Amino acid sequence: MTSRLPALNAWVDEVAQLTQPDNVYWCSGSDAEYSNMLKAMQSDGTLTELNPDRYPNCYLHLSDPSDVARVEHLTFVCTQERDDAGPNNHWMAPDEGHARVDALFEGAMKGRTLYVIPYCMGPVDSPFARCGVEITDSPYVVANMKLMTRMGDAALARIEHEGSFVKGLHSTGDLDPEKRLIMHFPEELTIKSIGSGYGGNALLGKKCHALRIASYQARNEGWLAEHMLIVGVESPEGETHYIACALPSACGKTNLAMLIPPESLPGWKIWTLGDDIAWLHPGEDGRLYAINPESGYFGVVPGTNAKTNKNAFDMITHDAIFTNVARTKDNEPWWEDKKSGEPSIDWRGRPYDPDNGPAAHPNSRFTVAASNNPVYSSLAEAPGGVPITAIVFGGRRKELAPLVYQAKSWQHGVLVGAGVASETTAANVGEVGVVRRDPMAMKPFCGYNFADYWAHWLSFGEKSDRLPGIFHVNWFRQDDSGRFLWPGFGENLRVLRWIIDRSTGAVGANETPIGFLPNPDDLDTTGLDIEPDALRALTSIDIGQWQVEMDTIGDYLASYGDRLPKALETELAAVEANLKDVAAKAS
Ligand code: GTP
Ligand code: SPV
Ligand code: MN
Repeated sequence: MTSRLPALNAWVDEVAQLTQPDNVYWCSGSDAEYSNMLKAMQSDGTLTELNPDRYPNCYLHLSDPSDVARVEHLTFVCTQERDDAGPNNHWMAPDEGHARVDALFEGAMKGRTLYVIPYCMGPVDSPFARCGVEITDSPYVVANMKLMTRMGDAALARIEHEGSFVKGLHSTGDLDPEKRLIMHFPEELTIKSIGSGYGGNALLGKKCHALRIASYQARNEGWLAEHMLIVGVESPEGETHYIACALPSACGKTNLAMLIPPESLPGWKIWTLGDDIAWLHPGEDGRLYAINPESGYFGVVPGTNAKTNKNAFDMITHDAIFTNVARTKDNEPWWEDKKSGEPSIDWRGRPYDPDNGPAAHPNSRFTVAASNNPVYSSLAEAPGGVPITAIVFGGRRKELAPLVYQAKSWQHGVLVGAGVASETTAANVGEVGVVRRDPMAMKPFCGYNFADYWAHWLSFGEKSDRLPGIFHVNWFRQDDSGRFLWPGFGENLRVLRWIIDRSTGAVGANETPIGFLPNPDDLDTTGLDIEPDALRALTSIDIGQWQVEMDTIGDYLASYGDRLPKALETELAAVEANLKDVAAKAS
């Protein structure tokens, strides 16, 4: 088969010349094709069927033990000018980038099939959607792309009509970490990834396209591509507000996007629009409208149980692909904190032995179509997206950051986003639990210089006075013994309610130098089991610690040099001055 688009055929031919596959296969996106992929993987041993009675149509894939997470140190943004990629990215000149990665692609598909996957990020009939074509030699990628994107014939028809698409070339290669590279060429709308079969490295529609390349396109075209969930919160009166929330990897987006309201808050409903990525467009009315470019989830498995996230727990009992979880002796999937069953075989396929560490890899994942989600919002398919009431940033911080606070203005909110810090997680290869700056939860995903990105964010404030309020949350504060101060999960609805109340002007707040904090009485704690001391700690700030924090943020921002927008310096100086005033009054 070929397409009606000569440029696409030419690219497929060129890639086939370079990589020398045995066959070329164009994906249609049909259900039959999906089941053929699963069969092919079962026969070559890369996929195992799980207990068909308890987990119908669920499968397990174990990736190479050296290939279990994103690899930020091997991920590059290749722009003509180094400064366009910025200090936030690893950079290579495009010529060198192509040469290095093409050398690895030479003959890489010998003995394999080259799959052509046309896909559309966003509803196929949405003006905000953007298309791409991924070429891969991995049936696992084809199957995951089927669950997570609108892929196949409908996407191809749009691509042929539009005549343009993001090119994504992927090969699993030989999985040698020394020969692994995840390369982005935003100026050429091109991605080349080799040597990993895992998640964000290999499913190119997700982080590579919908964030790194899309953020670059969004800056040029006047919109935003963000690492945000989108959730609808419906009150007992039937009013729904949509919130977009950026939390770093493995910091609670999937959970917040499908939370189950606690019984003590009757009548509230939650609707999931997206759990990882939001594309935000300014509407004619001055509001921001969000679509989720994805149509499925690649979610963290450990920690998922009937209490923390029953929607996810139920959603992954059928039609799911598990990656790197353990198995019970009855061939059911198992993971830490599942709260039922016992591991028998670990994520590396060995008999389970606690001395070998966790049974499921901490970054083990499920892949499911969004339609599996019992609270999937029908508006997730709306071509124009949903209007956003509030933007929320957050991080994983044992200390310092209160449960929630509101920025004083859009400009201040951009500073709050730029100052986000979070403890690192297993979603990236490397040390876990180290606090690092992760502005807007986009450190690994912004396809251009953060200084220019912040300027782009600030520019929205000049164009509209109907933008969403900006907030910051932290579900992860701990006491001295390492226990979480806040129960989290479903109880986070209480915080979303305060955010909505603030956005509609329904409640006052306690003004502090860092922003507006809740008066403890304004947080609905009906039925909540929490110590008054814990609530006080969660809704107050330590001025001295925040002075140190703002200094650190100042140093971080200064590392962006002359490109740093002056407005951020002004906002920072204002917060610092306010902190100094309060400190002086207290002493
Ligand atoms: P990515 O898919 O990597 O972008 O992650 P994510 O932001 O969607 O994170 P996810 O919701 O999968 O949560 C990651 C981990 O944090 C899981 O182990 C959750 O159980 C845990 N978690 C999520 N929400 C909360 C919360 O409110 N409190 C606490 N203590 N843990 C949480
Ligand atoms: C993340 O790391 O933020 C993820 C998982 O959502 S991955 O798709 O592997 O990037
Ligand atoms: Mn993510």
